[in-house]
Amino acid sequence: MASGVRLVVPCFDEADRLDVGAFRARLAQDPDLALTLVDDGSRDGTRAVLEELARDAGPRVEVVALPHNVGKGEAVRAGVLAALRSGAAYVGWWDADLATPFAEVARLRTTLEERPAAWLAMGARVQALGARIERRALRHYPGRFVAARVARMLRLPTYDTQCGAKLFRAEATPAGLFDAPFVTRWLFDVEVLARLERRHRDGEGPPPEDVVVEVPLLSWRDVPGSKVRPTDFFRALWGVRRIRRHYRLTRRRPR
Ligand SMILES: Nc1nc2c(ncn2[C@@H]2O[C@H](COP(=O)(O)OP(=O)(O)O)[C@@H](O)[C@H]2O)c(=O)[nH]1
Ligand SMILES: [Mg+2]
Repeated sequence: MASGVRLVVPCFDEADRLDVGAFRARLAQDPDLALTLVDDGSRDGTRAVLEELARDAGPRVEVVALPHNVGKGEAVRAGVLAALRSGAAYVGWWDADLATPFAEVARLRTTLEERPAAWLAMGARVQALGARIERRALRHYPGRFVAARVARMLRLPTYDTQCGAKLFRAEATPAGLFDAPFVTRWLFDVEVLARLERRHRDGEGPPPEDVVVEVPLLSWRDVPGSKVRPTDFFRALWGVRRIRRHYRLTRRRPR
């Protein structure tokens, strides 16, 4: 699979929601695609569903089964470490509900192919004519508020760090980027950017804006069954604060 794409799909209690048919169809249609499905200590039949998918697909689908629920960030991190060992050229993470359709993988990949300096392509849910971005107002507005706080903290013009669709060039992965546990459960995407920023500050790598690209998606829909609750808005604000302190984002960047 040295040329292919391997997506890490974090799954927590997804037995009823996972569209197994859509996953099977995509694997059949796209021989370049491989999956690392992470069962994050689900309490329902998720693990059996994932293992059946893997049994039918052979080595292109691997299951990482975590014994306890550790949260999306840590589940993705475990999956990414496994996926990097697989030798895929592009590794990413993708929400199990397929809110971002598989068709967008190719657009993220093309962006990385066209921009050799880029390391990470992030899907961005930008509402615009010509795109179909279906978000609920109740998630959209608090989400935009958090997004603005994140961009301000990172001092980067990010639009949407929280979209569940990301793809990166495996060979360009900075050593150790995924080695340490994340300090937040849901804002780990922000932590990846904060880690890049910290490396740059320490003189160990390029600034994040040189290697990260946001790709406005053509299609995204809010899939029912989300485990995010309204109180998570406050948790997210607290998470932003935690990241600022943990990664010392108040320090000046080198010029
Ligand atoms: N590992 C892990 N993944 C989770 C957890 N909660 C949700 N997820 C996964 O994170 C992704 C997005 O979850 P979802 O509930 O749809 O969140 P939303 O799209 O942000 O509203 C899906 O792949 C879920 O299975 C959790 O506690 N642990
Ligand atoms: Mg979702």
